[in-house]
Formats: sequence, structure tokens, C-alpha cells
Amino acid sequence: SSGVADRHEAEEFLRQFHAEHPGRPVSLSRRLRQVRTAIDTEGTYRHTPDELAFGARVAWRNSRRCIGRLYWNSLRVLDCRDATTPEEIHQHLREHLRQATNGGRLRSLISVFAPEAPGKPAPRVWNDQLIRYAGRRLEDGSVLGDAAYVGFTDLVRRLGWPDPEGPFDILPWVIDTADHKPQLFDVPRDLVLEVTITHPDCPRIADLGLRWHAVPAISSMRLRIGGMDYPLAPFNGWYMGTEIGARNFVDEGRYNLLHDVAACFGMDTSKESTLWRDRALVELNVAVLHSFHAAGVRITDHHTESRRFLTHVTKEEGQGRTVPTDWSWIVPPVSGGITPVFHRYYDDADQRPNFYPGDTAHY
Ligand code: HEM
Ligand code: NRG
Repeated sequence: SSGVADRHEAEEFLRQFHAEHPGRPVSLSRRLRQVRTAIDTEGTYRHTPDELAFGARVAWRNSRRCIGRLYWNSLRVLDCRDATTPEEIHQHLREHLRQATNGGRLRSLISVFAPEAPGKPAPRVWNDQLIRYAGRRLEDGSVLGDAAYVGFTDLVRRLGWPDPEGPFDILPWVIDTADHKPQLFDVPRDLVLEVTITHPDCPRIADLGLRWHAVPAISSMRLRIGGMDYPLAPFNGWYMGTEIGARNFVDEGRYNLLHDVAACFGMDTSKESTLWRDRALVELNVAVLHSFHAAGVRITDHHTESRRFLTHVTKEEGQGRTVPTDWSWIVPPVSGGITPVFHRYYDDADQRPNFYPGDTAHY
């Protein structure tokens, strides 16, 4: 992008900020004048720390695909806008993981790096999450690791990363700043909390050797606030069990484990009508929630989270706001019809600030 801030969006955002923070010391009209002048002369402006934090929180509040929005207002915001070198960025990403993980008592956190500006491209990382597992296609056509990351793994191998050895090798960070070539950094092992997967009454599940990382930290989405783009603004909350137990472990393009799980339980897989797939799916989700709880790592289940989400909708409506929502993402991938979020329609307007898919031109 040109990096020029959108004047109309900037004004709209400042009005919203002031409307939701009555009695600010700096008056709206004064701030509007400042920002208009800055955009007219520099092509962009700088958010105050309070505007930045508010913008990031509202971007979460407006995320149509997120069921976890009840606590949008308690998002912690780290201001990393002054980091420029890959080493500095690497340091902040480490600090993000440390604060987010918090020994298993996960905290919702976002680190906001420099925005796009005229003649000054913003930094980014090429990883779509801060913690992800590598995937490698083997000669027999099967995949070792996460099949969704075979392409990204090839890319980091071309940049000099060694071949992954096991199914849960953590991918390195690819940090891209305008004035440096993309640089690889290993993710420090001691900053990556992982949970080994066991089942409360089926010991054979442990023999599958499964594990998953505690922190889901999306690092590829562009944060848009007040007409400005922040391409590097990694954020995290914590997992809802189904993300791991019904998708990451189960999708055919991911770990594809349903047959293995059914085998652990000795299920009859000879015909669909035994519903072995459904039974294996539920047992795997039991295992994920059980394992995270046993390890003292914060996680939520889809029944609790669905109820919380509707509490959020009611609360927001009480504030005179609608909750933009994408039904197809909010309804959990198991037991949809027995969660309350299933049984209604939602408004799905695109409201800003928000998070948008990042550019993936690099691979
Ligand atoms: C998506 C839960 C925190 C922003 C999702 C999804 C779930 C979820 C289940 C759907 C993911 C999928 O199907 O792949 C939660 C929970 C949180 C949380 C339990 C705990 C606090 C956050 C935070 C942010 C956020 C802190 C941003 C500040 C988003 C966005 C998406 C999303 C932008 C859509 C991602 C995409 O398009 O790929 N969330 N979330 N969430 N969440 Fe949350
Ligand atoms: N399904 C993805 C993560 C997507 C976002 N989910 C969250 N976000 N819970 C996965 O890794 O399985 N969050 O910020 O907490």
C-alpha cells in the first residue's frame, strides 16, 4: 500500500474514540485539527497510546469470526511501534510469548508494531501464527507433521532451516523488514508451552504421542485502525478445545487422526452407520480438554463459550451496539445444534477498526 492514511476513516475513528471516552482532556475538535494537518502534510498521523489500545480492542470487538469476544475490553496492548530491526522485533515477539503464556494462565495480548507510512514500509512476519508445527511430505506421499504447513516449511528450508525431524517441530520466525532480507529466528524452546494429549479413560491415546501448543497467536492479520494499516500486530487469547480436537487433529489437510483415534478405542469402522467418526471426534475433544486442564493451561469448551458469546451480544446491545457476527465461524464444528449460538441469525456488517487477512505474496 501507499501508506497514506485515509482521512475519512481517521476522523470517524477519532469521533468514535471520543464518543466512547466522554470527558477527554484533549477535545475532539482539537485532535481532529491535529490529525487533518498531519495527514495533509505527512500523509499519515500517529495514534496516541490510548487511541492505539482502544483501536486494538475495538478491532477484536468487531471480529465477526471470533466467539471469544466477551472480554474484548481487557485486551492488553503492547506498543512496539518503535522497533525497526529484525533483532528488536524478535525480542518483542519473545516478550509477547512470555507475557501471553504466563505459566499456563494465558492472557489476551496484542503487540502492535509500526504501521505502513508513505515511503516507510512496515515490518511483518511471514508466519501465520507465532507457534506452528512444520510439515514435510515423505516419499510414500504421506505427511510428517502438519500438512497445512508443507508449503511454509519448504519456504523456510530454502532459507536455510534444516528438515523437520518429527511431527511437532516448531517453525522458525521469518521476520521481514524493509531494509533487511527476511531473516530466520528459532523460537526459543523455553517460551513454547505445550500440552501432551492423554485421555481420562483410554490409555492408548497417549501412545499416539500427540501434543499441542498452549497459545494460539495469529501473526498474519493486518490491524486497521483509523485509516491506518498495522501489518504486524500478533494477538492471542486462548484455545477453544474444538479448534484442536475437531480441526487441527482431524481435518484431512491437517493431522488427519480420526482413524487412529477410532483404533485406540477399538471402534467398528466397517460402516458409516456405526458413527465411529462422530464417536472418535468426541473422544478426541474430551482428550484435549482433559489434557489442558490436567496441565493447568487455560482453555475453554464450546458449550461454555457459546453461552458467553450470547452474554456478550446482550451486553453489547445494552450499550446500543450490534455485534457483527459470521454464523458459519461462530457455530462450533462439533455439536453445533446443541449450542445456543446455532439457533439465531446475526448482523454481519464490516465495522472498523478490525483485523483483515494479511498479504501472502511471499509464498
Ligand atoms: C477467531 C476463540 C481471543 C480475534 C476465533 C475462533 C475461535 C476464537 C474459536 C475461530 C477460529 C477458527 O475456527 O479457526 C477465541 C477465544 C479467545 C479469543 C476462546 C480467548 C480470549 C481473541 C483475541 C483476538 C481475537 C484476543 C484479537 C485481539 C479473532 C479473529 C478471528 C478469531 C480476528 C478470525 C481469525 C481468522 O479469520 O482466521 N477466535 N478468540 N480472538 N478471533 Fe478469537
Ligand atoms: N484455529 C486456530 C486459531 C484461530 C484463532 N483462535 C483463537 N484465537 N482462539 C488454531 O490454531 O487452531 N485467539 O486469539 O485466542
